[in-house]
Amino acid sequence: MSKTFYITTPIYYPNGEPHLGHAYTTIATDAVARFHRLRDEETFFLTGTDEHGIKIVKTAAEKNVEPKVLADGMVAVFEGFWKEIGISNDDFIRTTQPRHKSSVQEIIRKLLASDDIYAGSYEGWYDEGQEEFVTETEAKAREFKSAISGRPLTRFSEKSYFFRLKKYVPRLLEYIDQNPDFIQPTIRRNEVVSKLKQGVEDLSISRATLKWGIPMPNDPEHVVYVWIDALSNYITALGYGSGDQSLFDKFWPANVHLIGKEILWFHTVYWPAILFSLNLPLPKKVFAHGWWTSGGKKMSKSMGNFIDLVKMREVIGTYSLDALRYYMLRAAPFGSDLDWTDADFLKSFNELKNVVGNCLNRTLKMIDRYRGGVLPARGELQQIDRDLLAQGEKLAALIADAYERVELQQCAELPVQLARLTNGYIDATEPFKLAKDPAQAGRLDTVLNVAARSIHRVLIGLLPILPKKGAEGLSQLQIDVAGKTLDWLYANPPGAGIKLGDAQPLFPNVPPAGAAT
Ligand code: ME8
Repeated sequence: MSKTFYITTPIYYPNGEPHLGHAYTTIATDAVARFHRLRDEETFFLTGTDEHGIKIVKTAAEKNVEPKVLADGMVAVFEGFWKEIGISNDDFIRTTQPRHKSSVQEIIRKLLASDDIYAGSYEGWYDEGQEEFVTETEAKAREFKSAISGRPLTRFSEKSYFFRLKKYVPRLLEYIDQNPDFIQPTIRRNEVVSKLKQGVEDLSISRATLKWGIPMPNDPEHVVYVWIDALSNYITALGYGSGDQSLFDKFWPANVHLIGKEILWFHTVYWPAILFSLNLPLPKKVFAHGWWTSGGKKMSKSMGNFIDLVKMREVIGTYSLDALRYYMLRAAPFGSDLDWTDADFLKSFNELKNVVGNCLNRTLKMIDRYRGGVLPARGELQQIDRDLLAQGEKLAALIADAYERVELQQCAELPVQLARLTNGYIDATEPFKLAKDPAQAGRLDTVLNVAARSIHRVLIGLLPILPKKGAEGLSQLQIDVAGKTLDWLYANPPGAGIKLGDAQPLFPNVPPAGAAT
């Protein structure tokens, strides 16, 4: 193991329970992290919670509890759910942890030492749902309402410390220009560039009227603006600014910050400027995915239009966790918006069941029926065999390229396409007819062997997205995936003469009337 890979999710506000949107980013990140672990890269996957700011204070007040009590309760739900669905994060950072707070103060000290912070006063509009300052022009254009939630903006005026954001804009524009992969997808990159070119003000980075936050080290009457506090998590979790920076030295810069598109500006403007000021390298990629929408609006806690925990658990209980993972990543090109529909979910579930599950099942059943469950050796290959094997050979590289580009829909679809081809191969070679003719025994051996070889590759390709079902399927082929790398798995298909396992359906039988939600 030499290469390292560091990937993060946003840290979520614990002002409500996790919903489909949070699960989407977290599952997508999990799939990418699993892929890199399977490639034997030393992988660090970080997620966590963003616990300061006005939003948490307000929700806590509504519930008549202290902000920390609200956060503690909700964090347990987030962490518990990630465990329940087998998320493979290596750390979970809470911004209320002492390790984070002291590192954030250290970061502010460094910004002060570089003379990038000055005292002033802020007067203007604020979107409390997004914890975002809104300029007069933007506020007017949006009729003084939040672009995301539609709720009225608030106005405030108070003393504040400012970060010299404007100063870093030329350097940032140059960086974006020279690193075309830094902001993805390209449409988002273009949005950021055009907004940057319209001009940017210095950033207010402290709040004097808010007490729930990390005190500014130079002026404890102010707390650090929640986004500066939150963005820092990506390095504070690695021990930056603490006594032990070994994780930071190993993993920074991050390979990918995976986020939703509404928080792109924070990640591609504020965060890089802070990193410039700290003299640190920028993350290699910020990938902003689309929104799960409902009736055309972003599904969110504040909108109350979301697929919640109860619904997700119902779907998992009926169709399996991996069916949910597959649906999410398969539903749209990664980066585009998506709309949950039961019909779409069922279509994707049936694709898994009928294409992948059935391909494995029929292959194993034929080997059992015609060869007593023992995988036969293949003989001379015909063109149709060579074609299928060639598609299988290409799969690993195509998938690796798709993960590199974070094209997660492709990552999900590519192996399933091979399963579809394998089913077509079985239909075309007609092993059930070959089995009736003793003169065709050698040909039948070859067909069974090639089909088994092909479904083996399908299941390996699906492992990051279907960790459980992929492993179950491979174990029916007598492959134990524990501790194996992708290279090993691809290079070690079940050998001829091996007694394969019993054919067990990979996916549950759900009555056709079963609704997804
Ligand atoms: O923004 N569709 O936290 P948050 C897709 N604390 N993804 C969605 C989604 C939807 N409808 N709704 C939420 C914050 N998400 C800040 C982040 S990071 C330093 C601080 C996902 O709880 C998506 O990843 O509002 C989005 O960016 C994130 O949850 C926002 O979570």
